[in-house]
Amino acid sequence: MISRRTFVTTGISSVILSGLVGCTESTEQPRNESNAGKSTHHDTRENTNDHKHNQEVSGPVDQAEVAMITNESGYHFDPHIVWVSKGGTVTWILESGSHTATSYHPTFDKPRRIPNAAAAWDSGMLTKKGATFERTFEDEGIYDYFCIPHEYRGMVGSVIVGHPKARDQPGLAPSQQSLPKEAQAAIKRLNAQVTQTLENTN
Ligand SMILES: [Cu+2]
Repeated sequence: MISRRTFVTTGISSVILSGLVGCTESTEQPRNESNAGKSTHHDTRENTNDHKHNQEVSGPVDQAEVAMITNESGYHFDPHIVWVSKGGTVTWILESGSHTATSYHPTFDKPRRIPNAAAAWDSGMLTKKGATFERTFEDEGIYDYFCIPHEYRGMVGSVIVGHPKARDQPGLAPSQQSLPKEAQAAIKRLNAQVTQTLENTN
């Protein structure tokens, strides 16, 4: 009973810690090769500003989950980047605050940052803790998306599907100047990390 309780407590605190990450920090540190494959979990406190931004992207997986978080450091998709197989599914889960997962697409008065063949999507506003939105990705490519109320705070994420060629991906184009400044910074970081991920595996 005691060990069970300890386990549960640890689980909760790690969830809280994993949220203490500043999406709006523009720290860009080189990837540390020696840390590849090593868990960064225990380093959370020392690296609250950047470790998630440099987190290794692993995949492709058939199903991925992305938490939507509001905390004292800002607004977050966690992880920022997920990588699924062609036909794979991403589930967004509301952990705190109220958020959307909305594709960068002219439907939403935004530049297209998803593959040309792919359809736009919008989760609608998730407001209840534990609420989910799911989407299956049939077309290989890079998909950038944002949270409607928090895009201006840099709440932007990216989905990699399959093994796309980096060339000709709208989702890897330089950020459009029309987007909010913090979204532009987030897209720049995402582009770098997605490109790195594809280079490591192709
Ligand atoms: Cu949001």
